[in-house]
Amino acid sequence: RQSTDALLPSRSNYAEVLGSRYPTDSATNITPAIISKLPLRLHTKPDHPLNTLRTKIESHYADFAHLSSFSPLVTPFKNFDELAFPADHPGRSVTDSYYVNRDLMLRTHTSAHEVEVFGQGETKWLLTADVYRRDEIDGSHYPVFHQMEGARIFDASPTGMKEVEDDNERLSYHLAQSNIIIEDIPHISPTNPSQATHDPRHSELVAKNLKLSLNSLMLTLFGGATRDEPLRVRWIEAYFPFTSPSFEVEVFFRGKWLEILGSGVVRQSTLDTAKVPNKIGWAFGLGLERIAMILFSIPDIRLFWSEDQRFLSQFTHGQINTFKPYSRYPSCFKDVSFWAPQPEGLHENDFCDLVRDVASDLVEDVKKIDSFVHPKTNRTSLCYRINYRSMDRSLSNEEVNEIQAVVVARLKDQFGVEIR
Ligand code: FA5
Ligand code: MG
Repeated sequence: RQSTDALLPSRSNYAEVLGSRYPTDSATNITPAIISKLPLRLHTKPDHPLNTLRTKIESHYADFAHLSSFSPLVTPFKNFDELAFPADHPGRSVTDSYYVNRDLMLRTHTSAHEVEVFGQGETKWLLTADVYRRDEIDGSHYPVFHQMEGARIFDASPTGMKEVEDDNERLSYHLAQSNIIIEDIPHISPTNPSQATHDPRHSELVAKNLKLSLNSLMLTLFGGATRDEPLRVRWIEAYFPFTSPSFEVEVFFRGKWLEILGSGVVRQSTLDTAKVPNKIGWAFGLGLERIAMILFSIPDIRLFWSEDQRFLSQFTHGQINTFKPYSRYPSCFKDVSFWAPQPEGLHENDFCDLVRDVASDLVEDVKKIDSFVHPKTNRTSLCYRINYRSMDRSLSNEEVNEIQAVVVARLKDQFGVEIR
């Protein structure tokens, strides 16, 4: 092999993750860049905006249990099967999720802990955690982000339903006093049905409670920021394997509708698996970065990971203030063109992860700028433009060339591409 050997990742038969060693196998795709994020837990970092946002949501749900110390390492069974994901769901593939080995992965959502938490007997709870998904690279996508799961279950009995009705009345009254416009949809419909094992009247009341509860949360989070105009919230029919009916919530902010969360009435099999009998309830999962970017006017999702004092010193725990951008260092782009390996091709997420692994946070975004199939040989040519920028210093052209050379070497070595 050539001189680039030292730059290539070692093909070790174990991976060291959070202080433990795990055997690797053909599913292993976790990278050192990702492993280095696991201990950081930004949602608990002092003065960090994600921590302030978590605390704000926890104060809104003051009588809920507040959980935030679950390990990111879960079995695929826990992340998918327990939640009734079908065997062929795309999220399970190694191109979409990070695997330590085929039996251990990084959670892709906080819902992975639902069965565990319900099983511990919690009936009202919030759980905050870092989640991991293989994705493209740009200012609003990062392979690690943070979610907060919230859930509440009631007795599936007349007493339990009376509790829901009383809560619905209290929340409706509060919302009627507030400056909020809600675009609602039916709680239950033929395309968004209640579950076969549920009394539809119970399902309807619980879905209504979910919506009122989240409308009230949106008012707490965004009400202040849109003081003059009313806050606009819209409900959209959704699909998740582990809830029915299911909904997404969008909030209108600075001229755009933004997806904030997914939610629904908890599938009974989840509660059955958790050995919780005779209950019915709801759950939601929201993205903290999406909300924090709006509330703190943070323009780029990678800033949350910055160690730069010009970023960190702007925030104080518990305070929501507008981020003041400081001047950015110049960017520098490099293109790479190659023939994709045949016949398997090269998945964009594999390309992005390779770049992220080599360049870490020095990569700002990656764009496919050209792709064509050679009419005679049938080979696919791809051209990607990698934009490099440091958050805290000026990069020299030589330095960027060196990084790019490693990207190219690893492309050849790991994926067998032919550089053009
Ligand atoms: C889920 O992850 C479901 N577990 C949510 C859920 C929980 C549904 C409980 C029903 C009951 P989804 O993949 O849509 O769903 O992600 C939920 C939220 O996470 C999104 O609304 C968004 O706010 C945030 N999110 C998703 N992908 C990203 C990303 N790449 N970057 C930042 N935030 C993201
Ligand atoms: Mg979604």
